Amino acid sequence: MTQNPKRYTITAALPYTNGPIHIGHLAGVYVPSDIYARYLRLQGKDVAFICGSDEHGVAISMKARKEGITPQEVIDKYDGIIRTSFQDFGISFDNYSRTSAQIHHDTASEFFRKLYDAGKFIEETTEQLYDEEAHQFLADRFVIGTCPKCGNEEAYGDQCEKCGSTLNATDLINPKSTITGSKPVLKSTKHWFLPLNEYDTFLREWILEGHKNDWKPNVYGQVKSWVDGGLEPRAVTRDLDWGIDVPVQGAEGKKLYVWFDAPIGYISSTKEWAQRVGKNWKDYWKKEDTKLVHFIGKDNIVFHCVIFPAMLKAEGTYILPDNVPANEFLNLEGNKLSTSKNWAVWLHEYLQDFPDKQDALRYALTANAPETKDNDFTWKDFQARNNNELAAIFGNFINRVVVLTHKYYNGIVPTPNEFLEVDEQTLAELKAYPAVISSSIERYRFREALGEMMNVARLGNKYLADEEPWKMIKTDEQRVKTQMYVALQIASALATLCEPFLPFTSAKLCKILNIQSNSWDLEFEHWNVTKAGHQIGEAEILFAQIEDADIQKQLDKLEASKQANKIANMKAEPQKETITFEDFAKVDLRIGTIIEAEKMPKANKLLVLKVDTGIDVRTIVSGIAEHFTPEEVVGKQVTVLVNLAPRALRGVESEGMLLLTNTPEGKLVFVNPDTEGVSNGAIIG
Ligand code: B3M
Ligand code: ZN
Repeated sequence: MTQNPKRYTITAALPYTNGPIHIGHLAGVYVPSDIYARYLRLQGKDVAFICGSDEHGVAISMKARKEGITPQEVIDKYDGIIRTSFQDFGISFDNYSRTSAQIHHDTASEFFRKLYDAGKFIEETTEQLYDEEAHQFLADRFVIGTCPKCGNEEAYGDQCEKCGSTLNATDLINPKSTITGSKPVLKSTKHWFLPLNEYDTFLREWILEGHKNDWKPNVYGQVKSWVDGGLEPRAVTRDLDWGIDVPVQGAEGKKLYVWFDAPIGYISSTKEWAQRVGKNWKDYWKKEDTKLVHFIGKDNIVFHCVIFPAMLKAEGTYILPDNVPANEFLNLEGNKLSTSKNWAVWLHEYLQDFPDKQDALRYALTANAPETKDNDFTWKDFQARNNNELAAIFGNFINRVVVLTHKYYNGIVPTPNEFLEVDEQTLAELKAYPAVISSSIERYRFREALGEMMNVARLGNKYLADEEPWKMIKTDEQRVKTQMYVALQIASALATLCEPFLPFTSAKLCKILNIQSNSWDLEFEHWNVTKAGHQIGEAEILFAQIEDADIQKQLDKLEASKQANKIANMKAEPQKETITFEDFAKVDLRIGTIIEAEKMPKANKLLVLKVDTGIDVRTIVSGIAEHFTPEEVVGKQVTVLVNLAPRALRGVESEGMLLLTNTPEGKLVFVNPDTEGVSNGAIIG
């Protein structure tokens, strides 16, 4: 562990610009990293909070193919959406760059070149998967197949998202091209490999021994199983047309592997920032007294804990991460979040629907953070957390304090009288909180930290409920001054304590109390809380209620996605056996009209219909009663199979059959093509 760090480099995984940000990304990476960065800044620490768009890799090319636009258009579109939504959500990056920037291309090329010149790579011609229809080598997400480790049939060419294993495309069983669906062949090509096997001892000493106790068990466990499984050389170049050129002779048409260039993006983004604010980027990446922390989701663990550290070690002049507090996954309403299935809450859409409710989402995501296991986000829980926790506990406390201060003292903090035991006790409890919350944050336990912050609001509520200044005012005005003074201390401490978690609320509360946010000193005695005589501002609602209708709208949106997916995934039944024209000619289909309908007594599914077939009016018993009422079908023009052998259903003779089909949701519908103006009895064929 980095002892007494002089500065912090905090990185948040660079999002791929193949789609917008959703709540899974927020809960896993951006909200916790933002809490951490904000907390450190409040402590007066020197912080570089770094991120940017990840614009290379197969994910981008695939999206471009799908949308029929260029990769450049894809990255520009999503980089724009992502940037704006992070900003509007209050993610306080010191710099947000993009890997298409020149500074990044230069930095990544130099890095590669340095390792190349130092002989750190193995150059090898190997057989790689090749799609003969697309005339392209397949790697990473261009190929799916069965994971050799866990049997997941949808593992990618570089990674299995189910078991977290990092793979080579040639490891996949039954590989399939995601471009054409065809089975790839093997074709030889030259690539550069980082011999991870040579870093085995380094990784064991550094992580497996050195970070046994301070890294999260989920992170440590994944690294251990990977290292124990045997490290192998890993290709760091690809045959692709989108990415950073491999900067050596004889590598024409080859690009750097996206997972080689992307983590270097943290370094180039730091350079961009340092240039802008007049700092030296090297301090943040090369000095031993810098604490480097990577915030990522669990699918990125091996890249950040094995491959990138091996690259940094090979380069030789960089520090290594002090911690990689990766989170598990967040699900949505019981199902896995999915960009392609549109099963997500998109940040930019959330901000449109709830423009001033950033903190409600930050709160719900932190309270439910997937820190140790996968967790579920539900809209009902989100509503309950806002209404029953933020509004009912935090908002209510502040409102009482502010309203009473205005009512009794025209908004001026009163001079306290003698403190009773309850006051001393309450203030003592309050004073312990900065250190308590710090301790949780320093151990990356953000939901625990949030719970403790809310306990400060609970402390305030309990104090007011027990002391009842609104009753005391009638009998002992002097006592009320002390009570309100104590309550105001709690309120003003909260304005700072909530800042890392609820920055918009903190700003609003500072305005209401007419104060500046404090510095987060572990010694509460040093806090600059409201003093007697201080004039506070006007009361304002901190957390508006979220109504049932708002939640229903979101649930309806998800339901629509579900239906759209069902339709997109419908597979047609295989075609039946071939028949001759003569076979078909035997079938007599006519246009008819239903003229009467009634329920078959004691049968839930059957309607007894009178159908005018043009030939006659006949009885047909049809199993549609669960889908249509008799009234709905009378007058409907339908397609009738008239020469089906009659058969008795519940004692009623049925002379024919109506043609129906069903929707993806399983609802029956009549097959009545465009037959306006066609009379009953018309032959179909
Ligand atoms: N672009 C995020 C992902 O796997 C990936 C992170 C790169 S961090 C250097 O979705
Ligand atoms: Zn697997």
